[in-house]
Amino acid sequence: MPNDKKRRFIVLSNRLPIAVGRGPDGELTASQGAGGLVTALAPVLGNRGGAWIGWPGTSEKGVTALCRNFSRQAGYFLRPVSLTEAEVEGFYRGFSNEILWPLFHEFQMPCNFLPAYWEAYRTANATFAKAAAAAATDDDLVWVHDYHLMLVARLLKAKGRSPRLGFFLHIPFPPADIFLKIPWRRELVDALLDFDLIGFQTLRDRRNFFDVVKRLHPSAMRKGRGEIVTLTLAGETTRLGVFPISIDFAAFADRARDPGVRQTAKDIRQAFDNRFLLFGADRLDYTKGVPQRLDALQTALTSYPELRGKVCLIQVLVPSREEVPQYRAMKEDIERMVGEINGRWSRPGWAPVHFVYRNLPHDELIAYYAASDMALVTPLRDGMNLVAKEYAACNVAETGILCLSEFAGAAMELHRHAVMVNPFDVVGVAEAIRDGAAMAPGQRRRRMRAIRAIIRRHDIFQWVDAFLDAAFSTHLGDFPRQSA
Ligand code: GDG
Repeated sequence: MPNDKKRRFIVLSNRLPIAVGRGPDGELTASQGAGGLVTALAPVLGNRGGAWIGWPGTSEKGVTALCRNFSRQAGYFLRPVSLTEAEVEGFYRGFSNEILWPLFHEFQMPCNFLPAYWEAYRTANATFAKAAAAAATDDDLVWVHDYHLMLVARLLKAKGRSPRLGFFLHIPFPPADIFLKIPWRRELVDALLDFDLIGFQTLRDRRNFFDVVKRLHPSAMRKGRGEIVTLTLAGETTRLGVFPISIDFAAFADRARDPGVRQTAKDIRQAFDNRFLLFGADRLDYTKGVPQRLDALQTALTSYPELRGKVCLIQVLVPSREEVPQYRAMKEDIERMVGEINGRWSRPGWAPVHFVYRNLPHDELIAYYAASDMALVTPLRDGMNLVAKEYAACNVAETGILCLSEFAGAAMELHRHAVMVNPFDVVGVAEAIRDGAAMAPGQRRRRMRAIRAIIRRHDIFQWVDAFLDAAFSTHLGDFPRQSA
């Protein structure tokens, strides 16, 4: 057993945790990504002399030097993986976005099982594995993130390398009958089993994965119960864990208490004449259920006249994959639906839908969370959905209502206190809107307080700690907390 102090910590994800842009003079700039993952992992990486390996999102000259400079500032190494335009096309836009993303979310229609995509996926995974082999010794801990990089452990082992290897899947794992449609199903599953630990968001995802393994390898055995179980196949073991991801609860709650953010929240409420504010914030994607949500609002306004003039839906849609015709068509559909609802119901001083098609600055998003009476988090399928948790963390007044899809991973932890809906059932969601608008303040407070207590306890730091403990027998508590 190597001296634990010598271990370094290497993270792999498709994208590096930085946003590459251009400064006023056209020079390349990098800024730290804002996600909870980087906040939680940065201290671990910094203290163990670690590295984050990923694609910078561009192949522009100068990106390596940019990452080098940024590494000094971040306190850990950023190792950019360079991919050709053809690799990005086949691996990222093709295999990842046209096969794995839809299929893992149980959408089969958009899948395009092109053999060339599989080739590109293997090649790109080999490029990431090569970068990991160059950065890591066999004493190090390698934590691979998400569906883009499922082959990395297998490819590292093929190079004769055997660092401790953990994998976390951020998106759902689909039921066996759906997964098994992938022509390269066996290669994918067998490669995943080369990780020492595979982490899933929910029990359901892990159960689905085990079902797939059993279908492909009937002799596979599962041992244990609870958060971590062991799977044995042909004498090799892999551990399978459930680790529902979370957010930096304290950081969100602190921002929501900031006087400037509170003033913005107040201004938002005033601008909407203190009406009952429904709020949705989603990346433009077919998994998020935005058209179904708009249908539900239309149904609510048609069925419950008392809501007319009283409720407003603020729908933020973050632009995404606009170059893909399907996504452009989805945006146009949503705009048409918003137009129809507003055209039918608006009256002087009131329009039922306030539609925002852009990425809001972080503090403005928090002000919207804090100002809203009810969040509509109604994805058709979602690994976790952090908006649900962020909304609750920012609800420091504890009066907001979380309306949550039973198909979001977050439902596993929050279903007892959120208003649960089936997002495909527009009548059910319409009823939830009606009931929310009539909910007594005491009940609103009891529910929100319970939701916040769960997320406060299970925040992103607890999540990282649980994974590190299970995968590498190491703890986040060994490292001082510091902001990224
Ligand atoms: C994967 C899985 C899983 C949204 N609107 C704005 C904005 N956002 C931010 C939110 C939130 C994030 O986007 C979206 O959260 P998701 O949970 O959907 O995360 P993804 O990274 O898209 O997806 C998902 C997650 O991984 C973690 O494991 O929960 O199921 O698909 O953080 O705050 N941010 C800003 N302006 C906006 O208008 N600044």
